[in-house]
Amino acid sequence: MDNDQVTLLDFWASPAGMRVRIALAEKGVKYEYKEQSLRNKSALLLGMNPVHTKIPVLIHNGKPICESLIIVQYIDETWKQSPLLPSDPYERAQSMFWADFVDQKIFDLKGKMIWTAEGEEEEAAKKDFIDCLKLLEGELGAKPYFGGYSVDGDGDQEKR
Ligand SMILES: N[C@@H](CCC(=O)N[C@@H](CS)C(=O)NCC(=O)O)C(=O)O
Repeated sequence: MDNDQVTLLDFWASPAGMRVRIALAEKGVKYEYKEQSLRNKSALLLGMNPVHTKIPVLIHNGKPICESLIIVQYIDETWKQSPLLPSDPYERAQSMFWADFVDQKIFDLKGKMIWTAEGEEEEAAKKDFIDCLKLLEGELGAKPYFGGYSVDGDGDQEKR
């Protein structure tokens, strides 16, 4: 895997991009970072992600992988050291459920709404946003990590 060519098309402030950068850092994968303009999209970005034309895109040995959650799964399956997702299928599904919850409820609905809404609508969005964070906080409970107790990603289920 040492000869792998890994490139990340990203934008510094992107939460989806950060997800991928954290996964690559946890795995110790070396990669070339290519900052992208979201206003003036490069031919490379349009060519690598023609469907959504969004960052992040991971390019592994010339082949693009798009959508941050799919990229994280790909990274976990390609570089096996320091597993990110639990090996147990049920625990794995739960991890994906909460990651999807963050995308659907926190990024898409509440995040954008708080930026754009005004007055009562903004107040309602803020309340919803805090309720979502409380839900996540409740799910985390007293565990040090979202997926369990251990840093090696096995979920350490007997301690749950
Ligand atoms: N669901 C996507 C979301 C990616 C996304 O929204 N990327 C934004 C930057 S944070 C983007 O490229 N925006 C440009 C556009 O919408 O044209 C993922 O998880 O990768």
